Amino acid sequence: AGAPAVASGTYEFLVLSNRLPVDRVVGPDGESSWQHSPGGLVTALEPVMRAADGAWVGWAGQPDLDLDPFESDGIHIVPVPLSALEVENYYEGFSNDTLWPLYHDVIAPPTYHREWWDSYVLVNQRFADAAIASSAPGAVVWVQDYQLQLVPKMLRAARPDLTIGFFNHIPFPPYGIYSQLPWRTQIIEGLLGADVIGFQRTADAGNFARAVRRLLGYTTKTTNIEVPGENPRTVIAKSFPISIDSMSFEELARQPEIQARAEEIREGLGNPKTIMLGVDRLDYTKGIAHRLKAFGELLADGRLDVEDVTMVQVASPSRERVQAYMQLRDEIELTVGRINGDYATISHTAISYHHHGYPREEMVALYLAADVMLVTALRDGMNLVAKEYVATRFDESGVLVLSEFTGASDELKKSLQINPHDIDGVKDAIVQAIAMPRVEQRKRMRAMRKQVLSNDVAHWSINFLTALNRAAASQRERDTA
Ligand code: GDG
Repeated sequence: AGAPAVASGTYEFLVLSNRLPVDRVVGPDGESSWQHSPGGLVTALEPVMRAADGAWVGWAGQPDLDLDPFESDGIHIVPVPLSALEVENYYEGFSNDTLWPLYHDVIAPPTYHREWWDSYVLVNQRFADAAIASSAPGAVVWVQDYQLQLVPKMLRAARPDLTIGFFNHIPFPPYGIYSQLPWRTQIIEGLLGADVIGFQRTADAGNFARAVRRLLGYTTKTTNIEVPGENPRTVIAKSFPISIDSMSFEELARQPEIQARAEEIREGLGNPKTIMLGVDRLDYTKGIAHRLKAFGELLADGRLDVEDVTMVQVASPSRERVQAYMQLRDEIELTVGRINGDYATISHTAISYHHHGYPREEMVALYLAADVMLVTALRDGMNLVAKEYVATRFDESGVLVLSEFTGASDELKKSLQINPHDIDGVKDAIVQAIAMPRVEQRKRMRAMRKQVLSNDVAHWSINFLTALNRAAASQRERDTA
């Protein structure tokens, strides 16, 4: 059944994501080179990529660059160009100022602009075209994240021979929120072009299925969505919680130089009894202000003393050209300045605040130095920081305070779970974390480490790709029956 395959490429396996796993960097001499960004996704997919001789399709991170495909560290790279206007409309606009706030429970108000949508459609088609031109007959194409939700349908229309997977890294919102989107039907139709649509949490997959029922009237049964038509298809919408390369974090944490650096960090802060840590992209979904408020109040109440407790907050720069992010930065930095002004002493700062990105080694040293890790996101698909903290704590000490609005809270049941909106609850959890006896820390951390070490990112990608191959095989059987 279906149209004959029009194959024009050679790759058997393709990954599509907005950003490539490599960054183009321009040195002081004006020479440009490629820097491998060692993200979890790359680490997870590298073995699959090599085995299948796969290619990665994505944007190189700079506008108006028209580059030929090339190879980087054994990975085939197929760059997709974006103009400066498309970066504004498709990326900063529709992706980061419409979809991102909408999918994160409208924590910030989403902006709806028709010209942003037009650009989103156009750029999604460009990504689809690049994949169509590069894929061998019957290839497996795995599309990543909310920037590319229309690509699965575009791929299927041109290339019914392909096996198409999609993974959504951010939440999928409840229908009452999702239904605000003027293009709500086009988006779910775009996603339904895939054989398997992966989500972080079971709740996200449920929200998606409900949107499909409400908007298209299709029948859904647990993880199966029945798409009617000339060639009826079963689409799987299911949770595949993403993870990290757990062992590589533990290995870094065991390095003597990194442990020495953790000691140095502690010394540098004046050897407080307790170091609390927050690590986030500077994003309004992360609940940084809520965390600061709770800490500030604990200092004001005298339940915590600045001589004993220091909070380190790494807020890595993010989306700095989007208005809501500029405003957030001002708010956070005002609050940090106020708390430090009110409570810091000459020898002890209250909040050691860093608007920087750091190398992975420094992040691990910070995790090692932190007695208490604070993850207070208001909404977060997964939150890898929580898992990274757990992976580095090989001596089983340390306490994770974790928002129940993160995907990670489904798995890390032995964290101290909080509702970040409940400031009194957050304050109590912080006090409980600081006072927690070693035995209890161990018990909790051991259980969480077991979870994170046995469910790493390789496990995630294998699970997804196995489900994808299975779904495609049973669909083919049904097509030829
Ligand atoms: C999206 C979803 C989902 C941060 N600052 C530095 C740095 N990081 C690293 C962390 C972590 C990653 O960035 C952040 O991942 P998160 O999961 O915490 O959050 P998002 O960036 O919002 O990611 C999220 C994720 O996709 C995966 O599906 O979990 O819910 O929103 O790895 O360590 N790394 C370095 N320096 C920094 O300054 N080296």
